[in-house]
Amino acid sequence: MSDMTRRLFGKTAAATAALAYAGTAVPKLAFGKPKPRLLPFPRGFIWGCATAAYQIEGATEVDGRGPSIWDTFSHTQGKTNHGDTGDIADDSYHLYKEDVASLKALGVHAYRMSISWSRIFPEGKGRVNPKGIDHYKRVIDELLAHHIRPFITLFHWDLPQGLAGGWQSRDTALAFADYAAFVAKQLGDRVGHFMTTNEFTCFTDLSYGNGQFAPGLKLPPGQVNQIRHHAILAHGLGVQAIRANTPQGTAVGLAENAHVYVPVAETAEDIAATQRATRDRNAPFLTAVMEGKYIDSYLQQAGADAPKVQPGDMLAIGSPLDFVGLNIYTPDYVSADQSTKGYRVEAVPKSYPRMDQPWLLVGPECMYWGVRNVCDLWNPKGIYITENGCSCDDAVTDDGQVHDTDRIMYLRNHLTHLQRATSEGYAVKGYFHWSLLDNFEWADGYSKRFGLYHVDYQTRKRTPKLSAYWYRKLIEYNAVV
Ligand code: PNW
Repeated sequence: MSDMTRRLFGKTAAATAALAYAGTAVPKLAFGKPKPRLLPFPRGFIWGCATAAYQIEGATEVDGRGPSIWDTFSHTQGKTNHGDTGDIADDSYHLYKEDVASLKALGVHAYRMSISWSRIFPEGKGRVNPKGIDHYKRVIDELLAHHIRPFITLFHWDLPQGLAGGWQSRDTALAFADYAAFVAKQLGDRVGHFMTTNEFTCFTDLSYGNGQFAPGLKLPPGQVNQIRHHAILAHGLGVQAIRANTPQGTAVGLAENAHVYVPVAETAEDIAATQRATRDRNAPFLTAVMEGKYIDSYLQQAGADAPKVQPGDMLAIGSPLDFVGLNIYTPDYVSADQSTKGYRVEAVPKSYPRMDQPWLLVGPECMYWGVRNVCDLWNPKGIYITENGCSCDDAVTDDGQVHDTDRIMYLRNHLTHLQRATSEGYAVKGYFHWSLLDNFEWADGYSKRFGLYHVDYQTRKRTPKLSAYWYRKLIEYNAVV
């Protein structure tokens, strides 16, 4: 034994024995079977996957569907990556049984999907298309036959093209309420959970303010604030319409990508600052919905650009909810400071880790703080994580597999922090992975892949990624493994 090895290992019998083996054979290790470290979720926790109609269905001209603003937008040159459209997408309109089989293979308890408004009302209002509603009855019955609970989003951005003025018009909020009432009446016997709208900021600010999404307008702040108001009014009227047309016990909520603020340090001061930031920065949307009012700081900042509110609007907007759905992908970091706002949102360096999408910063604590801040501020009856996931540069390799260990890394870390929230008693009842399968990622077209199942866009073949196997295990254990 050299001096060096003696210093490193000492002169124990085991070390001597191990060294004797060196270079000859692998020593037998006496550890036994490693025990997995489990971070358990509460009994009855709901695991699911999420999708949206325009992103997966295709069949845009089948069975009487009317056009939506996303058909028009994606067919306009220069609006989406490669000029991609949702014309065929995953063809889930025809392949829905295969998608339900994929859900079954994962072992999920629930599926969050959206309904295409213009399949039901081809012009957005007025004439009903019975084939549209029949399609969704078939999909939902297929889910129920496999004991998978449907969570239905009524509006995930595919606004009927026929509605003049789109969200610029207050009438669109009223048309949404009629559509919600009709669908609730038709599907209320088989759907236990309805969400009105998905992600206000995406179909208002990004669609009418910076032109990134359909209809691609760049309007001034005053008009955008009015559009935001019509959006939350639609939600509020939608809640009332669903309640009036479904059996008692039907749960009504929304899916919102509230800004999530994570304290730079878990001190009382920084934690208080994240709460102030959460309430302040979500003022036009979630704060208004939870409090039934626009808070002073929002109105002051908007000044003459503040939305015009009619009597009764805020009461409708603040309609009590059974759950809040949070779509959480990424955090902002906040510290306390001496400003009048009492918080500072920290700038993020260029080197901050991201997934395969510039906006998708990796900060898994967002799962815990997203839940905690909403609970501490507004104490909702329940929370579902209605979306979480990431895009990765996935490809099927020669062995026929997709080795997305990066997605598993992302999920393991995010779910570890969600588990912290449940273990501390916050009322999170379920989690929906975005997405079940790769799909039309809006302006990014098919270039970004968020699925647990890979989709080959030549053949529409679905292939489970490594993360699908991992997710199945997690559901089986009801724990982060
Ligand atoms: C959500 N951003 O959209 C949507 O609900 C899904 O339809 C979408 O496919 C998914 O997240 C992944 O992007 C977002 O720019 C789109 O921060 C853009 C942003 C966030 C969410």
